[in-house]
Amino acid sequence: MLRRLILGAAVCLSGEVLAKPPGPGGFCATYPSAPACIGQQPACTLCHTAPPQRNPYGASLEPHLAPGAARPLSDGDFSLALPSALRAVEAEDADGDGVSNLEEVQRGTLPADPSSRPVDTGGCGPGQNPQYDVCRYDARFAYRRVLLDFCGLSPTYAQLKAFAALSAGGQQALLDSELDRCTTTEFWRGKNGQLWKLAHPKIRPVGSLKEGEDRGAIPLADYYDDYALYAYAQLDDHDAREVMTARYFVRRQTQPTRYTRVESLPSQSVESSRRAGNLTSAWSLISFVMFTALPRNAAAQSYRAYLGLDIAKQEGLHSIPGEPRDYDAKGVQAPACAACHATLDPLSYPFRNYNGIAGAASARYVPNRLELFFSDVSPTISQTPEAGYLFGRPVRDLLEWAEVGADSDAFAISAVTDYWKLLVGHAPSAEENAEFVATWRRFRDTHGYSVQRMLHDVIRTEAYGAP
Ligand SMILES: [Ca+2]
Ligand SMILES: [Ca+2]
Repeated sequence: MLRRLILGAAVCLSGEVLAKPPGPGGFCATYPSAPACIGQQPACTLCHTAPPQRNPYGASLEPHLAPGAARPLSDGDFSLALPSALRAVEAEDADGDGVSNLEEVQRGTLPADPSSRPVDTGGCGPGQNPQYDVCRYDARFAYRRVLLDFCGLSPTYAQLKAFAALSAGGQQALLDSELDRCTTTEFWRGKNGQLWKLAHPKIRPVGSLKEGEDRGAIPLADYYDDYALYAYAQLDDHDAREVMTARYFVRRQTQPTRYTRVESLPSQSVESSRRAGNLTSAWSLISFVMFTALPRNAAAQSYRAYLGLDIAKQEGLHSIPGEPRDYDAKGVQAPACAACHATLDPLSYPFRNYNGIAGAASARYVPNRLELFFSDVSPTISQTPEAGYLFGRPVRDLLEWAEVGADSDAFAISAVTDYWKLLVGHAPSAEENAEFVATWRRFRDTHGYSVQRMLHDVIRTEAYGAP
């Protein structure tokens, strides 16, 4: 816990400042569905050999970056100029491998490396018909996987034989009905089942601090409430975004496991009008806010867990001009820190009134919290606003932060990436990108953020069903 607290104080880049910190973020804002941007950000080597030297792709961009403006460009001017420069060189072929920069970006190969170019796989390449690509799809392989992944069981010889005897349509129908059956099992939805495993890195449980069932030595909060809301949001055609936005709580009953929506729980203290799903659960406040005045760790953890962006890895940087203001006098204006804190600090302001560990005021929303409990931190601490920024967009409080986040592409990409890793076995690869993008877009646009419906798409992908 101590380590977490220290990490929460300041995120600074070690050594010299490398390529332009806004570069990867600006690239991904321009090409959000590029494989290099899915669940990650492009490496500096996309545009540089060894920063600041540029590779052929980076060099071709340079004359289009705010032509005529004095060099070096500020980070702000660079960010503004990058999207149009990227677009200006889309039709070019920087590495002369016969494939345009744009196609390389979209297909996940390197536009500055002639040995990296898209491989065509005959009529079965990505982008042909991602939802129903049957070139290499093997329904029997998918059947075996569905039973293992969702029910935790291998099919018997008799089951496999019966499956093989079905028509193609019959096989598809059985895959769908087995998926629906298996997601009602304890293996999928029960305590420490598959859904709970997906939630572990978001909740980051600490047994010794557990309150309630499986109580620890220093019980501070019951994070099984967090698992319950997460699981509820994933199940039964519920809206997955509510893990970030719910004003309600979820009660878990056992034998068999059932999750039921409730308006209050004795283990939770934030009032309904201040709740933002698991971002404001008792455990999140106890564990990620702890004793800090400005809850940077809570903001960074929410950004990482639900939007898939890790500021410590320079992901999701959207520098706000004039930030960081350093209201709590942590020294975050030092050049090596400011690159991250120009994003992180405004991301954290909306958490300013959510209290961590403080006796009877623990895990509550406390208006004027900084003025009441943290006035000795610095002379300017009370100037910390509650309004902040997410993705460079102003948000008035944490409720709006959560809504903007839940409605973003980053949320849909991150949610589907979780399942892709669990079911396909790895983060979406360049070859899988077309299927992956089709899947998260349908999750958002067609399925109303229903995980259950999205899973039916995943088991139809070649990424899942091709041996
Ligand atoms: Ca090329
Ligand atoms: Ca290339």
